[in-house]
Amino acid sequence: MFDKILIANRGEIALRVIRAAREMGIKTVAVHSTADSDAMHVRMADESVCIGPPPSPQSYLSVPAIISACEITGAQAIHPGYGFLSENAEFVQIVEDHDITFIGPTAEHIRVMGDKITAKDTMKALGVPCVPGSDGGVPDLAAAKRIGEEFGYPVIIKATAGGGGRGMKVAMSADQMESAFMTARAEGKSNFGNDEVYIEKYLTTPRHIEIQVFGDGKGKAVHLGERDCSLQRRHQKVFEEAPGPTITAEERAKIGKVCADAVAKINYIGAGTIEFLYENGEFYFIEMNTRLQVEHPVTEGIFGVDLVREQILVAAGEPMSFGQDDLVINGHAIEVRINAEKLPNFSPCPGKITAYHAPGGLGVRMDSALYDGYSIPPYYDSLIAKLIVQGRDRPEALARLDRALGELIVDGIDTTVPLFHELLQNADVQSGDYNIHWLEHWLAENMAD
Ligand code: MV4
Repeated sequence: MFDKILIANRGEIALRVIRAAREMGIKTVAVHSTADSDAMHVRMADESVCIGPPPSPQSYLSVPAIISACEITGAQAIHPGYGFLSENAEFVQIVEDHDITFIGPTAEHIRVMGDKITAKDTMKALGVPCVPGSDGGVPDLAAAKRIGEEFGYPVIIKATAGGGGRGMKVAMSADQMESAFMTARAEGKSNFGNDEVYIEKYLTTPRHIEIQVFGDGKGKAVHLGERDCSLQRRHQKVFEEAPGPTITAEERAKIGKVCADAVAKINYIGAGTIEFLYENGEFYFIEMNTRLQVEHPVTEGIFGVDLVREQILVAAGEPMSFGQDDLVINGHAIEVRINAEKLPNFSPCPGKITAYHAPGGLGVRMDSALYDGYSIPPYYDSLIAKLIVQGRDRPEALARLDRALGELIVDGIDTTVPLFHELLQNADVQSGDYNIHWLEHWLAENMAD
């Protein structure tokens, strides 16, 4: 096992990794920009290294700075958290070339899943159900139009290097194909330096269901059920839950086994998420994320396992601490993402926290790097806390969420907390009757400015 690891991240996820490492008796190194000298992850780690000025490209994304911090402190492994360098295959390659262990998948797994066409080809060959559409890339407009006719409109044109909703255009009918195809290509080129696109049948009202998988890198893998992350705004998740309110035990076992078998076959190591659109009782693969996700705590809650501990174990070459038969769902968990943002426009709202009190009690987990008097810097993500609640069933979790949100005090800045109080009053949220478009529609009707 490692003696010391470096966490190449900040905020709540850096604390999350420090906590797991400390329970395992592993020392931790925090890295930080000059804007984060007073940040909680710096205080909580055993050591810290300043790696550069506030802008991420010169600090949290600076590969030489992070490798140097590892060498200076003697850290044997790097945990990337999520975002930043967590899905950067070149970074992983450089880490390994320096005889440092990357706590995560191989550079090759990241590369394969980072290219959406290759990811889909791979998953399809492994028996994972995919959205019907073009087999691979679509070279030109004439080919795009043939595929539109073959599968029937609406279709969606996606950049193979796309992400976060960029490089994605819907064509409702043949006359929209030219503009959608050209725009998706141009966005792929300008945002990602890659103009290759593919086409899928457009699913109009699906839910976003993702399956958590975990592999040991030696051909063993398990699934940890699903999360429903359909409540999103501009491709940012705001409310996530496990299990999915519409998913039966039979469906879970079936799609879960397909996913676990698929990642076992490619010797996947560590945590991964296989994303699906779910409509009319069918799962359709869209993408795989090769990182620990923001919303992993809802899965940890219902299964009672520590995914970060497990990531560290398998990265050190040790066996996973559980098998599929050990994984039993207990109750229902919900996470809400609390952002430093001002409603109704969700405009970033950094500033000084003048009073802070975290909720507690049975079934309440608050993952946050906030403290009383902390100044949220303006340079990074607006996520300031994840409130995760668990109950014996969904209604109990919802009631507990409302109760916990009521206890939370974050003074001095605006946050998205009022949004959650309102959402919890809504009948569709209470019954779990929503799809990927529900929140945008609700916001348009209820948050007009
Ligand atoms: C789709 C789709 C409908 N049909 N693909 C959005 C981001 C990217 N991860 C995939 N996305 C979508 N792909 C087909 N064939 C609708 C979306 C989509 C979406 C997906 C998940 C969660 C929220 C979404 C919001 C808008 C569109």
